[in-house]
Amino acid sequence: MIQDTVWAVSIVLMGLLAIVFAWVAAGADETLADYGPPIAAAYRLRTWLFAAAMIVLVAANYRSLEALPYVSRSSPPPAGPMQRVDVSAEQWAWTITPSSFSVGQTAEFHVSSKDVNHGFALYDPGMRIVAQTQAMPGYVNVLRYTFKEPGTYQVLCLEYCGVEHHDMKTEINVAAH
Ligand SMILES: [Cu+2]
Repeated sequence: MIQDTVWAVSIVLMGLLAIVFAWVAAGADETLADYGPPIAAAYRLRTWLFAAAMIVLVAANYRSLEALPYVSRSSPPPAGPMQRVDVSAEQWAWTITPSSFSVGQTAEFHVSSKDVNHGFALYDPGMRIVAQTQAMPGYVNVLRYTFKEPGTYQVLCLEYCGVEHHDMKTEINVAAH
């Protein structure tokens, strides 16, 4: 019932808004006639800025996507030993098996969730994020990471998943060798 009312009110308001838009658009030509040259100059500048932004963004994406640690069909197998790691997320905890590694070892995380979407994020001992993927119910995301330095790594949830989301964390230990 309330849905129908909201729907009807929305339709009326959207209709009114459309009429206002049409009215403004119809009167736009005459109002703007005096400002022709400055508008043309501004549009030319905007076109150049847009082109420059596109070049920068495409280049930045190309450079940064290369470094993503995701496993793709074309990913070569890692040089060192690889350890399969099962990661299960649930409100509000991580179960990571195994959770101890050594430097040079590559972990192949198989990440899934028992309930809602969570964000699996791996932080190195300096709390710099080094790898991340989604933990989704009914789906396994595979992520490889080669541990480069010893210490205590943190796994934090990066996707808001409920009242204790902030406390959804665990540790991974990486030994020197
Ligand atoms: Cu969360």
